Amino acid sequence: MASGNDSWETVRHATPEQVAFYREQGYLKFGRIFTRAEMDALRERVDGMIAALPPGKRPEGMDVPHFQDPWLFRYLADPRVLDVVEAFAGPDIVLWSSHFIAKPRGDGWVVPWHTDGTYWGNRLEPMNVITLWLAVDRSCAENGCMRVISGSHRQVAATLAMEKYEDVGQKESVFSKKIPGHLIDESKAVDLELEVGEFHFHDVWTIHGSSPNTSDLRRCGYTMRYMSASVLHRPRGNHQIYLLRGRDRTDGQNVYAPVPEMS
Ligand SMILES: O=C(O)CCC(=O)C(=O)O
Repeated sequence: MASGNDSWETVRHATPEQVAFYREQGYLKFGRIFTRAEMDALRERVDGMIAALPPGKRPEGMDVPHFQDPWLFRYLADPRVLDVVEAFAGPDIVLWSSHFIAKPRGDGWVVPWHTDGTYWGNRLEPMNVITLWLAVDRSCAENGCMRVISGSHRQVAATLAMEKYEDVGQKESVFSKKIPGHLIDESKAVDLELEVGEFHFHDVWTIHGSSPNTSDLRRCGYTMRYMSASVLHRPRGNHQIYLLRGRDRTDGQNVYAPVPEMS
């Protein structure tokens, strides 16, 4: 789906005001980094991935696609992206993870209120990750755009242990657990609506989620997750991390996978 806006401007740097807003509110709406042609190519790639999903596999759950498809490093390791990330994470930048979360039109699943830090437990220390959420499709309230609770990364509820989460009680949900409703101040909820190619960012402790997609427009976002190379990674399973810029700051404790070469 084309963007509703014909002008397509790109930005390469975050301003000090944007960094300050992110630190204060735990999220930031950002502009475009990639060109229209790059976004068209990415959307085509995702369309192919969704078409190739095995029966029963939901398109909301396309986790760590870059492990299978090194082509995605064109986006994940792009110097324009890293220039922006550097303003938030510093000069030594590691790719922690990525995920396509595509909600099909008509029956896209809910993402219940949660924080990423609770899900990642003790795998990172300190737990300090910035997620860049890239709109592969237009993302709006109607098709279940991501929502954040502004400023929640500084509240106790954000760091709630998973045992304190409650059951969602519905099958059509990306997670089975959620932060209990009485701990969420929904008056601070912000809909992060984006046109194709725009980004929003969120902190690892920001409470966020999204509504089901009952509209006739697919909603696909690409989460690109970065951290400083001073964050210690405790490996689990075959999860790999990649040093994209600068140098390791864990005295060699982190193990980095080789970054695929792009032609
Ligand atoms: O795409 C969504 O609706 C939720 C994404 C999310 O939970 C995340 O990026 O951490």
